[in-house]
Amino acid sequence: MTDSLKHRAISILKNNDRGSHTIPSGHLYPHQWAWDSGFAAIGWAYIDIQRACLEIESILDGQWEDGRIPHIQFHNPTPEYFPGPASWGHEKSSSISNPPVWTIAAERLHQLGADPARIKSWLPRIEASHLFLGTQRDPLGWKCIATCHPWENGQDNCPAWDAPMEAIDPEEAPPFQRVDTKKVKDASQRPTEIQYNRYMTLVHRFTKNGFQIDTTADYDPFFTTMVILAEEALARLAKDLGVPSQAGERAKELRAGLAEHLWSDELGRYRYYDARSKRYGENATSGSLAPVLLGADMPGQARMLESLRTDFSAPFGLPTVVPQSPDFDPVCYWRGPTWVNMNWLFSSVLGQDLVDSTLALVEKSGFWEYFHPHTGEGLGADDFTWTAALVLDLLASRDAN
Ligand code: 9WN
Repeated sequence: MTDSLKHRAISILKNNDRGSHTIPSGHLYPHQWAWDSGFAAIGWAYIDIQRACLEIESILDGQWEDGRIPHIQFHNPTPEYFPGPASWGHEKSSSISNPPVWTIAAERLHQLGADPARIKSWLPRIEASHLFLGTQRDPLGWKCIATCHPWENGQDNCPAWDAPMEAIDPEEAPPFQRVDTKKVKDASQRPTEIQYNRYMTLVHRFTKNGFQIDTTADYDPFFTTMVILAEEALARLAKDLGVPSQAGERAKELRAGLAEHLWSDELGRYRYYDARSKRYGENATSGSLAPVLLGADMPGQARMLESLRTDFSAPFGLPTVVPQSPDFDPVCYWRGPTWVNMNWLFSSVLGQDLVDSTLALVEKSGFWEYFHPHTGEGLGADDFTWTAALVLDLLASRDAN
């Protein structure tokens, strides 16, 4: 099994390779997405470490002057994906950011033997990308990270955005034609028309507003956790490579902000917070348990682990929404399905069982974008880059154990 999985993963990465970056899937996503590319770099490290470094460099090459790493770079504009540059008001990229997986990947590449001098040259740009998130994605000064669009944290139509989105006028966006629903086998695996209209209203407002976050901001425990993991990876890299950095201090402040503002002792998990309505969102998503990845000094560690092992238990990996919740939809993306990148992240606390079940799932169903957590059916796009890349890392971690 291991050899054929490995060969299939390698051939998917090679097919999705566009020279300096890897597209998530030839069929549905023909551009470069920042967090996808971070995961791809980890996979490339098992094939060609120089190519892995190139992947990180191509993410950093898209950086704006204000430090933001855009969530999409349009190297070759094509009508095969919507929304393209015209909607974003920027010729080469989108204008929102993404979880800083590029930093987590940089540390992994360092561990896997990449040239330290090359990694060192990335650190100022990585630091700037974190400073952007820490200052421009914290409108209330809470020392937590908010997202200005559901696409920014990569978990697009996660139910946490349902309430904040109710206030967004779906008619405000200029007319458009979406492409995604024509490309999957069943349109119910994608967001509804009204959701998509609201996404586009937000894109329209954001580009008109000089790309600055306004009160449409959702504080997010998943995004905050990802930034903390990235800050701590940067702090370790900076120390190792002899580069000054404030990343460790920023991570401490974020840990405190996350515990103070988003932890709920009553629920036993972290909440979202809509800065416009000033209301907390109590959605039971795997993202609401992501602070479990930060270790025992965050509140709720034992309760969150227990909840992951019981409420979130499913035959095929970790569902993104708790199956008992009314928000749960096992086939609609980010509203219930299992994702390999989430399994990969959570395997650091759930251990070998999740590694093994994730590998078995991909072996059984293929390298899909996401999976039905009860049947294991592959959903969304096939031959998906981060599924392939992270399978390579999971195989290596299994072999090491
Ligand atoms: C919008 C590329 C991206 C991922 C996201 C996933 C999906 C885009 C879309 O695909 O989002 O950015 O068109 O639905 O939700 O996590 O980065 O794989």
